[in-house]
Amino acid sequence: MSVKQRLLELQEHAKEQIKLVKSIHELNDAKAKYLGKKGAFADIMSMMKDLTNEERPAFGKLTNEAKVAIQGYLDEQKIIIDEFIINEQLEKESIDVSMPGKKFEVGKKHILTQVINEIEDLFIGMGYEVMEGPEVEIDEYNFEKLNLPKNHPARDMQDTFYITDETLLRTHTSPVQVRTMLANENKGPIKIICPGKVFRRDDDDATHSHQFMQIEGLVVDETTSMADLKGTLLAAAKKLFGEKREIRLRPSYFPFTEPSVEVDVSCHNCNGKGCNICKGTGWIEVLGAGIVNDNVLEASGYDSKKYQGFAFGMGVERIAMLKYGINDIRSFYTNDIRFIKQFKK
Ligand code: FA5
Repeated sequence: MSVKQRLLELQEHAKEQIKLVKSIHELNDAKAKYLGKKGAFADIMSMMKDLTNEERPAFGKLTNEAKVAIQGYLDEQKIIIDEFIINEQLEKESIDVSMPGKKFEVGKKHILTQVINEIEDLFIGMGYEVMEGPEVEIDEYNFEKLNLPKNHPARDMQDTFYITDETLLRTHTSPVQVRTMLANENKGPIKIICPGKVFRRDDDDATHSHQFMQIEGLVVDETTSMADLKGTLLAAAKKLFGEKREIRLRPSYFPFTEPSVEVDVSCHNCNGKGCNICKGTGWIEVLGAGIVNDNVLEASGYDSKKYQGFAFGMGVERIAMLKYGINDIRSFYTNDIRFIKQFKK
């Protein structure tokens, strides 16, 4: 039999056999059988030695054509097998549209984030900008530039974790006041609120946490007064707790404000009559505030003869507790999903 005939026969045989192949595994076997090193062509190639030099190029050409044709059959069959596998899979995995769907939970903002967002919105509505500062703060901004020099006894009210002698976990959001005033190059008016985490060496109980959140407010201008502070806080209290709410200012002490006040809101539960939530007083304390001390303005480059300001700092957890009747501050941080789920909006 001539070489050409053998090649044609081999090609025809391969075509028939490859058509019968049903899996990728069998296809690989067929490839090895026809095109592999020790496959069907190995025999034919051994005939090469009996050919004359003139016959060899034609032989090579024919062999290559046969190999290309067989590779073509293998490729065609692979397409058929792949399609078959996909169809089989689709049939197996067909979706029963009548089955109930799998439920998966969609997360929502934590209640503290919701309260912060609400407070931010209400102050943005009054023309305030939202600023942020670092949680690891320098002593100079957390205390010194707020009129609390080293060894000042009022530092005891806010003990904290020191990272070095000069860096600490900030004890309040008030250093953002300093940062904003220092950064304001033209020393013009300021109207900001600053939400963020703060840290203190306080023992945890129902109303105290060693880590909590505050929102600072600072307004600096040429004509700000205590009346502006009171009006601003009354508007905020009514928005947060309802139109019927009143506020009360009690004299207090903060080194960075003079005069200083504690601000109480009339109890939303008893409308000021006295109940267990307000401990019978009719009022609930929500924040500290005051007129910015001249030393604080001067320490950040402001001319205290030209500028005045008011500032306030509120505890976000306490506001959330009042708004939603939560009786233990630790509930915010223990991550009990039953507690968190109650505030899905
Ligand atoms: C301050 O932190 C002042 N920086 C606030 C301020 C700013 C006054 C600007 C004047 C001008 P005080 O320590 O009172 O003040 O804290 C403010 C609020 O944070 C409190 O009214 C309370 O709501 C909350 N707070 C204080 N300590 C804790 C604590 N351990 N756990 C939870 N909330 C707290």
